[in-house]
Amino acid sequence: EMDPQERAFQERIDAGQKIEPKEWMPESYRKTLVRQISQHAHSEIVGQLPEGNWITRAPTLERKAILLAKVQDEAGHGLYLYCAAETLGVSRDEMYEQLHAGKAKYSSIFNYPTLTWADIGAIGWLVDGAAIMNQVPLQRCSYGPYARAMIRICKEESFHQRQGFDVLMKMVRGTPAQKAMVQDALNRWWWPSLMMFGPSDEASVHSAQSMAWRIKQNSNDELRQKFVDQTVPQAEYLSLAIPDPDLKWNEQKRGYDFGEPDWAEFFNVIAGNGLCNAERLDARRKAWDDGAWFRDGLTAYADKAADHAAA
Ligand code: FAQ
Repeated sequence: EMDPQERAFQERIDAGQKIEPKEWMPESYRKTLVRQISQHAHSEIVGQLPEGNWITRAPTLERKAILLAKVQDEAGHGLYLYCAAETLGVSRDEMYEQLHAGKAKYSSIFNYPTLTWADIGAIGWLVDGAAIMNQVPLQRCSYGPYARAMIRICKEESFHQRQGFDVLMKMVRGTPAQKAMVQDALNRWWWPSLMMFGPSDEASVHSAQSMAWRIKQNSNDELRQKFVDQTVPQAEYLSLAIPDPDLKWNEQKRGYDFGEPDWAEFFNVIAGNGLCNAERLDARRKAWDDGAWFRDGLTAYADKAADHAAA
């Protein structure tokens, strides 16, 4: 039996009302949101690293300016999302601590290396493409601050997706070596991109409850299917081959059938054992440690200003 307060809460959700920070909410709703929003924020912050790797090696000044802007956008997304999580009573310091201790998750995708310039195009096209597919429905999430943060984030992600596609368009029209580089990038990023949507519906522990609360509007498999259906024609436009022998148009469902991602690899990556997990966490810990003098300075100044005001 649901208690009356919880029933009233569920009725508000079912009626499509937004839940705001100061309102009553079940403890488990709050925890679920902190888990998802902090995971999302960490993804944006750690997600700067693979592309940041190419800022100094962008092929032209224009590409460099675009990439810089994109990576700065990701930092901004992380900040909006940490703010949204803070409205639920968790501090940014606590979230950072959990990340640096290896206890908090961030998207599996950012534990793969960026080996060539084509990877920068592939990330924009596929990774931002998958992020948009996941985040557009989150704009209608029942928790107001998360839903509103998503609006601006989605607009920026669509610029990111277009710039990635544009990088690849240029390269596939280039030399055979450049085109081969793009195909190689697609071969390496395709399956990890499909894993961004999370485990299969059968294996997804949180989906049912999160959908009942309208935190998620779609299941992981639904979004993965939509992503495949949207992306295959784009690959065709680029004259690239999707590295999946089971990929086939299914007229009956008006969508593609496709192969199963390697779930053992997925669970291994989210357990911390992917190609770059250690490197990513080391980079974040170093950034935190290198910023200590600045945080100390701010605190010392604030203390001094407070003393001054009190005197
Ligand atoms: N990676 O029961 P479910 C971007 C975890 S890109 C790591 O299905 P849920 C743009 C999940 O947390 C990405 N962990 O869970 C960009 C849970 O673990 P927990 C950012 C994953 O929450 C581009 C466990 O597995 N977007 O921002 C992954 O219902 C370029 C069980 O899974 C988001 O983070 C994964 N792929 O659904 C930035 C979206 N999948 O918490 C920079 C927000 C699952 O129990 C550069 N998050 N897990 O320890 C979500 O929409 C959801 O949390 C899902 C998972 C869909 C990821």
